[in-house]
Amino acid sequence: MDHDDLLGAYRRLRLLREFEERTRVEFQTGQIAGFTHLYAGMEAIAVGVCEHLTDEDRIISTHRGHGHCLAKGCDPAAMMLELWGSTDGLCRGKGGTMHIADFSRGMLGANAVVGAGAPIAVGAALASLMTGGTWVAVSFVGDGGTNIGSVYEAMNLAVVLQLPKIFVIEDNGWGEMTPIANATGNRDLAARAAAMGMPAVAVDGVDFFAVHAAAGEAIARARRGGGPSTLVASAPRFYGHHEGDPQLYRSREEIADLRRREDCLPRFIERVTTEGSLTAAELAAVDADIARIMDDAVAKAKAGPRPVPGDVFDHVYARYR
Ligand SMILES: Cc1ncc(C[n+]2csc(CCOP(=O)(O)OP(=O)(O)O)c2C)c(N)n1
Repeated sequence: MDHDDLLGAYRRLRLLREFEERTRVEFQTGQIAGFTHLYAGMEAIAVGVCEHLTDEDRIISTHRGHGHCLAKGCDPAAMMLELWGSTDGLCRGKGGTMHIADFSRGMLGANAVVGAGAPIAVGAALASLMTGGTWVAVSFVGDGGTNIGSVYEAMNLAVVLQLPKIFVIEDNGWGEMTPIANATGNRDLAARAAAMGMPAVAVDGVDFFAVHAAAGEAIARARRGGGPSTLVASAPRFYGHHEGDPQLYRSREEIADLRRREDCLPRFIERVTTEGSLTAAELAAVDADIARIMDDAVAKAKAGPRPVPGDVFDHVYARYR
């Protein structure tokens, strides 16, 4: 990666982190309705993968979707407006945190149904093949989601049809409040995917460079007609399953320790500054710019127009004729 690529990747990592930190603070004020699931801790996965993608490539996300949307280029202010339920939000305030989509960015949608993104992205990959498209499709699924049957049906179909499809498994070790050991028989998630007949590798999802290299290989293979791959990336989630989860299932020390030892941002910073590829001043300028972008996003969200009752049935059903 050259200097600009590295600076761009850092900018994206910082944007994802700050979006979640600000969402957390604002959520606690009670102004954002419903649930929200924060991606903090897992940013290197979304950014490491999406840095290889263009607007034409398609992704499908999960209930923990803010990071994927931002990594794919969705506008942070439009997303904040969406979280606030504003009619100026990316989905006119009708999607909220768990259903953000932006087709102009190839972001086909976050999806609250665990595992459901995998078969949808297989459809997007099949469309690429059938229409002579050049796009690849990527689905993000959590480790808990790998126990959903349709994920394996999707993997099988992608292998049979040799689709340009990448399955990214985000392994944070938890499915809500259940540790993976209580829910998953074979802890080797890459082996489970490989058993379906495709290349599958496991990487340290805290290490941006490891994710970026493995994703680059899988995406290049898909682009040259080499079929699907699976990438399993492990990284912690710093906060609870959803905002407000008291996390009685893990100790305060364990949580603090995750931040100390497994934070993708200090890891990235240490590497690029040690190598001399980016300077502390360049990184600080990015931090200041992202802080400004987030101030602006939150201010817009707070002031954004709210729906009126008569809007409720607008944009709910698609018209085909
Ligand atoms: C089909 C389905 N089953 C159960 C749920 C409830 N649910 C929401 S998130 C979640 C845990 C998902 O864990 P994982 O896939 O590992 O993702 P993570 O939350 O760790 O990012 C569950 C069980 C759901 N939304 N959809």
